[in-house]
Amino acid sequence: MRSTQARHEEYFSFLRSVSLLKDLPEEKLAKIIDCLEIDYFDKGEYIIREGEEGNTFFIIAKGEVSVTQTTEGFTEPQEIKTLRVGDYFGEKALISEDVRSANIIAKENDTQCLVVDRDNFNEMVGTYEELQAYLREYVEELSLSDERRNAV
Ligand code: WNU
Repeated sequence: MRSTQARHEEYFSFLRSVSLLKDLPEEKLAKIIDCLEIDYFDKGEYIIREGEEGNTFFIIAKGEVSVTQTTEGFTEPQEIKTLRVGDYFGEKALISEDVRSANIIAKENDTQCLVVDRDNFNEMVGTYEELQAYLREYVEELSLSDERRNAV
């Protein structure tokens, strides 16, 4: 079995490559790693369902996911984007204190996500004004694009 040390180093360099986290101090990243869970999904599996309550933030460590949303005039949810390794999702429900606003579906077998719960997310983001401001702005933009595409 891989040592805790090796696991730590592996995640450390991965998290450093995630744009959102690149400027976080070492001890902050280390703390996140200690609290991480890894979830595995098969192709077609829902990671997040629109309208459900959610208390977690995800970072893709392996695979690809599809973001879909129910929009006016369509019977099926429409694909709005694809996210890949190093991308993240699930921040909106945490920041807006709202239900999940889109579906996230694994596009490949053995898609792996690092999962951060609400408390650790707040700890990670809350203490960094820049990070918080960046995400708040991004979430506002998401709400606007939801309106433009007539999401329901
Ligand atoms: C979009 N509209 C909505 C994405 C990921 C991270 C950032 C965009 Cl910073 P949630 C569903 C999640 C949501 C977002 C993600 O889906 N999402 C979108 C949209 O156009 N959500 N409403 N694009 S990918 C993405 C920016 O993370 O968070 O908790 O669950 O509502």
